[in-house]
Amino acid sequence: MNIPGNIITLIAGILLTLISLWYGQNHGLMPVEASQGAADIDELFDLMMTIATGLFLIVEGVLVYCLIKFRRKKGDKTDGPSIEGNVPLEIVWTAIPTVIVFILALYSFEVYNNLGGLDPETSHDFRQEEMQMAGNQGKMVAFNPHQGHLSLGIGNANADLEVDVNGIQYAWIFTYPDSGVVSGELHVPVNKQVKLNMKAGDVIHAFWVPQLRLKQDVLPGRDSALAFNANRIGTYPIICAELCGAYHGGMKTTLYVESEEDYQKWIQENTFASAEEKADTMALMTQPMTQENRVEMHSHHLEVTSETLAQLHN
Ligand SMILES: [Cu+2]
Repeated sequence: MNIPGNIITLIAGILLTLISLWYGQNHGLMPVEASQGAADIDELFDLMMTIATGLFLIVEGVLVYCLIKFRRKKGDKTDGPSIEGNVPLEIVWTAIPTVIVFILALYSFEVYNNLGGLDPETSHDFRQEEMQMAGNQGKMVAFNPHQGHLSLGIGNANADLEVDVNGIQYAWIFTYPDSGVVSGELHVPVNKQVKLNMKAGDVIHAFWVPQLRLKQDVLPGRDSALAFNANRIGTYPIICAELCGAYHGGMKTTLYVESEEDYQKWIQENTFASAEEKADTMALMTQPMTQENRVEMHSHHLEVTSETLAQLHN
């Protein structure tokens, strides 16, 4: 039986679409979604996976087909036909990626906007004078008539809970301004709007929680904010995603998303410390670390005992 070529192409096209659509939804590459907005980001990612799977199958399929179909025949020492240029083909393979990039750009813009990334009320990135200066030079990009702030980043002004975050080599320090609690872990109540006011004490760090699908650079001398609403009780890793020094790999801690009662309990347990004690801890935490301190801090990862350490120091 001789099946016409365009029927085979049609069947291959349908199969390719079905496989791409299925894999785009079932790749299993993402960790659990623990925030509002995580689902939006995953939908965008699923679309990109669907497109990528389709492209992969087309490119690899053509490659494998050509390897088999046009392989050299035994004893054939001749050159292949000389082919140069194919205008329709070049138009097609320029147009398709252009359309794909255009769709993804619009879609990701939409997702970023829904997360609050382009909300002019949320960012205080530029002061008014700078804005006016930029305006005088004819370089003004966007203007918010309320306060004259240019909008960048995801940070929400209306928060149920605000936490100050200080990134230093090699730890995250969380300060709760309402209760005065200072901690190396981040505890937040579930289903509440949380705003992190972030700064760096030394070099650039990046605050990253994959399960929230959020990452924010933390810069010395420039405040940044990050807002999220964690909607799933659990513990999630907080990772520094910016190579910030020799012990960068050890700069991680934990985000605890807790019920309102558990959160209040934790706050109370940590508030009793006297002001003096707190001052001591703060002084310790913000002090530049000595080499010995660092080795000691990380020694438990390496299963080094204190005796071995003492020997090393001698
Ligand atoms: Cu870091």
